[in-house]
Amino acid sequence: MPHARTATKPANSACGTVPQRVIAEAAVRVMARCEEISLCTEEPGRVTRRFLAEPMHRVHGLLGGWMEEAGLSTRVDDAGNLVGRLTASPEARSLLVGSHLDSVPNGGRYDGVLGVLIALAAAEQCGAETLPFHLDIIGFSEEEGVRYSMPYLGSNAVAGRFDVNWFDRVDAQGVTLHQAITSFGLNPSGIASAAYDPERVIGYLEPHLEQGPVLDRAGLPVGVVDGIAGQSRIRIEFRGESGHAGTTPMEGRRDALVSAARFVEVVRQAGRNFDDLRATVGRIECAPNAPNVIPGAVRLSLDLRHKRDEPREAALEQILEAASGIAEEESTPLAILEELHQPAVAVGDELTELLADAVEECGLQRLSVSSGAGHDAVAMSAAFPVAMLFVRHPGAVSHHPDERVDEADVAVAIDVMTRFFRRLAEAERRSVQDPSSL
Ligand code: HGY
Ligand code: MN
Ligand code: MN
Repeated sequence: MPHARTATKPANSACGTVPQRVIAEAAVRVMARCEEISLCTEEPGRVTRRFLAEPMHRVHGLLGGWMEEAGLSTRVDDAGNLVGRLTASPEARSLLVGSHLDSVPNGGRYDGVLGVLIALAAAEQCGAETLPFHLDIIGFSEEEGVRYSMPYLGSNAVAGRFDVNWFDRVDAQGVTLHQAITSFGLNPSGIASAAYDPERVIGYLEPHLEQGPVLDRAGLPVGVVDGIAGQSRIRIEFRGESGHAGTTPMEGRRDALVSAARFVEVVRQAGRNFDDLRATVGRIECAPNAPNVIPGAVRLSLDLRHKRDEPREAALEQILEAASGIAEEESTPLAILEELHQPAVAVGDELTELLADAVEECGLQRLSVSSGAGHDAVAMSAAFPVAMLFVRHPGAVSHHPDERVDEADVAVAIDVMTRFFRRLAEAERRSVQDPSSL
C-alpha cells in the first residue's frame, strides 16, 4: 500500500547561498549513502537490484528516512516509485527531480542512486526556505529494464504512459509484473494515480553519472545534457533442431547456436559500419543448453543506440536482413519475439538554460554532452520538459562494479543544483506574479 509519512523541516540555509563547507559535508554524506544503498542487493558482494526485488524495501526505508530528516513527506506510488516532497503552497506547481533506484546485475554503486541522493542533498539545503514549487524527489522503481525486459516502468507511470498490457509480462521465474507489484505490497489497479498532471509540473531534472569519457577528457566536473540517444531493443530467436551431439553427422545439422554466433558477428560489424552506432548482443538463451545436445533454439537480445534515429533504423534493417540470410543458409528459421524502439530525445529548453546558468554561476564552463545511455528523462520527456546534469565519470566504466565518481565532483553537482533551485524559484515567482513572463 502506498504509505505517506510526514516530518518537520530542519532549519537550514536557503537554496543557492550555501557555504562551500556545507556543500562539501553534503557530498561526504552522499558518498556514504551510496555505499549504504549498494548493500541493499539481491546478491551479497555485488550490486544487483531489479524491479521491486526484496532489497528495494530496504532502499525505501533508508532513503525515505533520509528524506524525512530533510523535512520531506514521503510516499511509495503503485509503480513502486519512492517520492519525497518538500511541500509548497497548495496551488503551487511541482518540480520533479530524481533518477532510478534499480540496477543491472553486478552493476555499479552510482548509476541512478547518485542522482537521487544529489537531488536530496540539494533539497536539504532548502529546508527552511519555502520554494514557490513543490520539490518532488523521485527514486524510480525500474529504469534498466532487466527483470521484465521493459525499461522505464516507474517513469512511464509518472509520465502517465504506463501500458496495462505490461502487467502480463513475466520474469525469468514466471512471476508476472502484476504479481511483482502486488507482492511488494502495492496495488496494480492504482498505478494510474502515479501520474502527474503535466499542467501542474514545471519539468523534470535528472542528475546522473555521465557513463562516458567526455567530461573526464575535458577536465570538467559537470556538464549539461543536450540529447539522449535513441535505442532499439529487439529479441529474436533462431529455431533449429536439437539432436544427439555424438551421433548426428555435421552435415545437415540445424544448429541454432551456429546461427546465433554468425548473428553476433553481423551485429559487431554493423557497429563498425555505422559511425557512432552502438550495437550489442547482451543476453543469449540456448535451449536445451546441454553439452551433449545440438542447440535447437537460441534467443538473443539486440541493443542498438545512436544519437540520430536514421542510422539506427538503417542499421537495424541491415542486421535483420543479414539475420534472415543466416536463417536461410543454416535452415534455422528466424522469429522476431519483441521490438522496443525509443526515438532519440533532444534536450534543451528553458529548464536546460537555467541549469547551464547555474553551472556558469559556479564559475564553470558550460559543456553540452549527449548521452549514449538511456535515462528516465527519456520516458519523462513524453509528458514534461526535461533537463539533465551529468557528473564526471572517471574511467567511464559503468554497468560494472568498478563504476566510480569523485566526491569533489559530487559537491559541485550539489552546488549547481541548489543554485538551479534558487534560479527556478525566482523564475516561478515572476511567472506567478506576471503570467505573461512565461
Ligand atoms: O541501458 C541504458 O542505457 C541505461 O543504463 N538504462
Ligand atoms: Mn544503467
Ligand atoms: Mn542510469
